[in-house]
Amino acid sequence: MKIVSAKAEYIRYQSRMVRDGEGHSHPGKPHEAKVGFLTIVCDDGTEGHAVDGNMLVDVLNRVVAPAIIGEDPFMHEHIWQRMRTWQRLHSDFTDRTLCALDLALWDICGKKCGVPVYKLLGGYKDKVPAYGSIMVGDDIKGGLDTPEAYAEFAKKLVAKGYKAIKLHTWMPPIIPNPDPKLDVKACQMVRDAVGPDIALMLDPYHDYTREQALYIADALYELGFLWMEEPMDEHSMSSYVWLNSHTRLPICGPETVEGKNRTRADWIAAGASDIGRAGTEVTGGITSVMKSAHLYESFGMNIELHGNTIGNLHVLGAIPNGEYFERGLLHPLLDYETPKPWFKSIYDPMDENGFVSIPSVPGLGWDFDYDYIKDNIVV
Ligand code: LLH
Ligand code: MG
Repeated sequence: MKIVSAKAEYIRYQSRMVRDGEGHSHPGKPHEAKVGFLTIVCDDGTEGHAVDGNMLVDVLNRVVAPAIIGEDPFMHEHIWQRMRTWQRLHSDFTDRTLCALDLALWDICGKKCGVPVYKLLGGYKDKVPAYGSIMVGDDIKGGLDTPEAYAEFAKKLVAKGYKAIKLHTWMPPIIPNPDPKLDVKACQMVRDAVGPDIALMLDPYHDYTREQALYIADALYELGFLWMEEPMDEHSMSSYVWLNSHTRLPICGPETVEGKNRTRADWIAAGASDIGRAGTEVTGGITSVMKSAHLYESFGMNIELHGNTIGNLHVLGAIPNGEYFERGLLHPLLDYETPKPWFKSIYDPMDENGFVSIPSVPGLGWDFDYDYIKDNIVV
C-alpha cells in the first residue's frame, strides 16, 4: 500500500470565537474564519483526513506532501520520525502541523484494518469521564466576568452531568495584572456551588511567580482540588521542581513547552510534576502522546491530555493511566453541542453520567460533511 497524494486546503466558515492579544479564545461577533483540512490518498483508494484550525497548509503541501508520496502508510513510525527531524531546520513546521500528518496516517491505518484507531493502539477502554473545561475569564456581561459567574456556570455544568470541572481564570490582557486572590476566590465559590463530590482543577494565568503559584496551590489543596496546571512559564522546569516540592497539591504538566515526549522524560526525571500532560496538537500527534503515556505509566504516573481532540479520545481509549477527557472550552454564551459546519455530528457527545464514548467506527471516526467542505474550499 502506497500514498499517492497528500493535499491540505483551507475551508471557510463563520466563527463566533475571537482571540485576544495573548491568543486566548473568547466569544465574539460572527466573522469569517478558516480551518485546515488534510487529505492523504493511497493507491487502493483509502483516504485519511485531519482537520484543525492551526495546521499550516502551506508547510503540509510544500514540505510534507513531496516527502511522503510513495511511502507505505503502515510504516507510520518511520514517516513520523523522519518528519520530526525535519522540524529542526524547517522552523515553520510546527507540532500542530506534524499532528495533522500523524492523524491522517492513523485514520488510513484504522480504515484499512477496519478498526477504530484506539484498538490499533492497544485498546483498553471504550469510554472515559469528561471534565467541563471552562474558557478563560473575560469581561463579558453574562459571560465569565466574576467569581459568581463561574459558580453559576459550574452549577449548570453539574446539572448537565459533568462530574469534574476545570476553571481557566483571568489573564492579561483581559485584566491588566494577574490576580492570585481573584483566582482563589473563583475556585472557592465554585467549590461552594458544586459541593465536595465534584472533581475540580485549575489552569490559571500561565506566568505567575513561584510565590504566587505556591499561594494558589496551597489554597486549592485546602479546597480539595485535584490538580493545578501551568501556573508558571514551563520553560523554567526548575520553577516546577520548586513548586512541586513546596506544595501538597498535585501539579499537572508540562502542557505547552516544546520537545514532545522527550521533555516529558526530563520532567519525570526532575520530579517537576505529579501528573503528566501532553496532547495530540501540542506534541505532534497520537504517536508522540502514546510514547509519553507509556513513559508515565512506567513511572507509576497518570497523564492528563490537553484539549478536546479526537486523537486524545483514541489515546485515552488505549491507555490505563489517563483519567479524563478535556471537554471544551465551555462558555455560558456558546453552544458546545452543535457540530462545526464541516461535521455532520460531534465526535464527543457526553452521556448523562458525564462519560464520552471513544468513536467505534474504523479510523478516527470523524463524521465529515463532505458537501460543505467541497463548497467552502478557499481557492
Ligand atoms: O490559555 C488558554 O487560553 C488556555 O489555557 C488554553 O490553552 C487551554 O486550551 C488549556 O490550557 N487547556 O488545558
Ligand atoms: Mg491547560
